[in-house]
Amino acid sequence: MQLGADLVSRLQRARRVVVFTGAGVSAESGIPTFRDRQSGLWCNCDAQALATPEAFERDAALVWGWYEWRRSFVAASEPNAAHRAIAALQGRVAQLTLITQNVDDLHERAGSAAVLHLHGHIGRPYCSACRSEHALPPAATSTSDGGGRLPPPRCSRCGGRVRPGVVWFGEALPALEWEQAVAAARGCDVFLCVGTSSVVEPAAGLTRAAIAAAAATIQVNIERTWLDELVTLNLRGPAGTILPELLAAVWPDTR
Ligand code: BJW
Ligand code: ZN
Repeated sequence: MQLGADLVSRLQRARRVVVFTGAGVSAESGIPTFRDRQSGLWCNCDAQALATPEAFERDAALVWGWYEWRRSFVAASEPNAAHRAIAALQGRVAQLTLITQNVDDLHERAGSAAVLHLHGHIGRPYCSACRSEHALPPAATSTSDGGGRLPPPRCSRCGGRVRPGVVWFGEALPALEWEQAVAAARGCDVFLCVGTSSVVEPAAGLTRAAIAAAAATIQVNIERTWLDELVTLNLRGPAGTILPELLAAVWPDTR
C-alpha cells in the first residue's frame, strides 16, 4: 500500500485516533448495508417506512418483524478482518476512540472496548412507555425473505410495547455517546472514516469536525462519497482488505 511517508509518520506519531464506522465495515460479515444498490437493506422498501417512530406507531408488527429478521442476521454473522484490524489498532495508539453507526455488536466481538454506538443496539430493545430494558431470547435462525410480521413483546413492568433499541429518523442520538464522539473528533490527530455513505446527520458531521480541526482524515470505502474531495486520503476498496494493509504499512511488525 502506497501511503506516503508523511502520512505513515503522522499515523505512527498519532496520540489520539478516531475510527468512525458505518454499515460497510460489517458488509463482509454478510450484513447488508443500508443504501447500496445491489444488496442494500432498504433497496426494496422505503427506509422512512420502517425506521421511524411513526412507522412503529402505525404498524408495530411489521417494524418489529423486520428488526427481528435483522437481529437473526447479526447473530449468524462473525466479525471480519476489518473489525479485527480496528481492534488491533487499539494496541498501537495511545488513545483510540471507536465510534460506530452500526447497531450490531461485531466490533465488540472482535475485541474492541468502549465502542460508542451512535444509533443504538439491535440486541437491546426497551419499553416504549417506561424505557426499561427488555431481555430477548436468542435470535431465531435467519431467513432470507426479509422477515415477517411479528407483534412486539409487552413490557413486564408496565405492559407497554417493547421497541427496538435503535435510533430512528427524527430521534435524538444518545447524549453521552454523542458528546464523547464530538469531543473525540474535534481533538484527534487522525480520523478514519470507514464504510459509511456519510449521508445521515448528525453523525456525518463528525468527519467535517475532524477536517475543521485539521486532523489527517482517511476515508475507506469501495465507492466514492461526497467526502472524497475533502479528506486527506481516500483508500478505495473493501475495508476487510484495506485496513489490515494499512496497519501493516504503518506498523510492519503487525501480524
Ligand atoms: C464498503 C464496503 C466494504 C460497502 N468496505 N466500504 C441535516 C440535514 C438533512 C437531514 C437531517 C439533518 N439533521 C438531521 C436530519 C434528519 C436525519 C437525516 O440525517 N436524514 C438524512 C438521511 C437526510 N437524521 C436524523 O433524523 C437523526 N436524528 C436527528 O437528527 O435528531 C434531531 C433531534 C434532536 C433532538 C431531539 C430530537 C431529535 C437520527 C438518525 C438515525 C439514523 N438511523 C439509522 C437507522 C438505525 C436503526 C436501524 O439500524 O434500522 O441508522 S438510518 C441508517 O443510516 C442507519 C445507519 O447507521 C445510517 C448510516 O448509514 P451507513 O452506515 O452510512 O450505511 P450506508 O448503506 O448508507 O453506506 C454504506 C457504505 O459502505 C457505502 O458508502 C458503501 O460504498 C460502503 N461499503 N461495502 C468499505 N466492504
Ligand atoms: Zn414499560
